[in-house]
Amino acid sequence: MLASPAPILWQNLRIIPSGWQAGPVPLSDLVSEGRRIVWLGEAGQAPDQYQAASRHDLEGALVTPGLIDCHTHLVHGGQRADEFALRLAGANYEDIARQGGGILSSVRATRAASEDVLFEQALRRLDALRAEGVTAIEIKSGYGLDLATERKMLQVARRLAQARPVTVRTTFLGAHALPPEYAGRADDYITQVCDVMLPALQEEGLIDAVDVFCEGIGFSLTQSERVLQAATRHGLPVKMHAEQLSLLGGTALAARYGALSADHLEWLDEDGVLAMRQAGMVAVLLPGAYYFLRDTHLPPIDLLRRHGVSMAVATDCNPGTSPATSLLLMMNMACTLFKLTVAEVLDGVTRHAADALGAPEVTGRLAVGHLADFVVWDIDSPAELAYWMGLPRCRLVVCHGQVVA
Ligand code: DI6
Ligand code: FE
Repeated sequence: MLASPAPILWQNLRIIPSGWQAGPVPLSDLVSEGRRIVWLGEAGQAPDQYQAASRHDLEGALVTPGLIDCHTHLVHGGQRADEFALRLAGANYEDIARQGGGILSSVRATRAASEDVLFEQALRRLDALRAEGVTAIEIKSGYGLDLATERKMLQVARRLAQARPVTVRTTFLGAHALPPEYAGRADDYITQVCDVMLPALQEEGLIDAVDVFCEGIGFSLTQSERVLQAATRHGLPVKMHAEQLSLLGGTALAARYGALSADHLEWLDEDGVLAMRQAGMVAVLLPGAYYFLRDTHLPPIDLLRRHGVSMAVATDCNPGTSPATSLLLMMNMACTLFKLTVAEVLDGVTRHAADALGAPEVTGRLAVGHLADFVVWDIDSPAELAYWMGLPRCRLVVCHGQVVA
């Protein structure tokens, strides 16, 4: 349904500025028309042409841009609570994966599930994120590992964008794990990904970006590079799951292909950080996976900061390593576990997340021409957004110019 084109005057917002430290936040007014922001400025100063617009007085509430979850595996069949229990009893994530559990158990469940079931399950997770202020989300494939199931996952992602007012960017992650039918033939599977799956799904308009799991239990540098080359040939932006469990050098490889982001990065070294800086990549930090795997090897936050690499924070919502549907909780964890500042996590779920999504022109900050996506919070201090663990304090979510929660 098209949003009404009539302008709406949103009055008395306190928009938390990027780089917020402390101190008062000035009052602003904002005018939306349809999906977009058409005017933004000092409270009471909107031009005459908007004075007759319908009004929403936000009474000085603190406001952020709509939150962006820039790394999720939202669409997947089943769950892996039993595997979690096994890990608690001493099993380790990589061993479970090598024995055919882990990602492959979600592949079995995702192949078996109908599109409608996948849709209903993903919708619940999406609604949980939206209720906390998420207005844009990245959704990866990667639990199909065959053409039909990867297509089914991406179609579900597109359906979610129809079902709810939310921006969805899809990522093809065919190179997430080696499917059992290709056991011992990883290079052949990469050929299938590059020459069959990627072109077909791209042709169907289902892919906005391409990702690869470059890891000992994933794909080698050489195999990852073939995926990046294929994506580039098809004009698609790339990103990478890199240096999560070991240092392979995937980040520097991704940088050579102008990747939007490298994600996880627990084992990233200074050379990788410098490559990211040079390529203007975003470091997507996933504290939920770090926490849930009980990892102890911290990503090199100080190096990223020192070299001026933008950091984003996302849920990595997935059944194996981060069954998380709260971006606010991830902000808290990024502060407590990774020692990010409040200002860094706020940018990490807004403007830097928009950069990682490849959508900095439409979302992630409040500016004329951008989508009218913002969240009105029930808080006294911006720091509360990273402070509470579980208390809902979202007063209003406006997405594409409409109140949606
Ligand atoms: N790294 C992750 O954390 C997810 N995928 C990846 O490449 C986990 C996937 C899973 O265990 O299901
Ligand atoms: Fe992931």
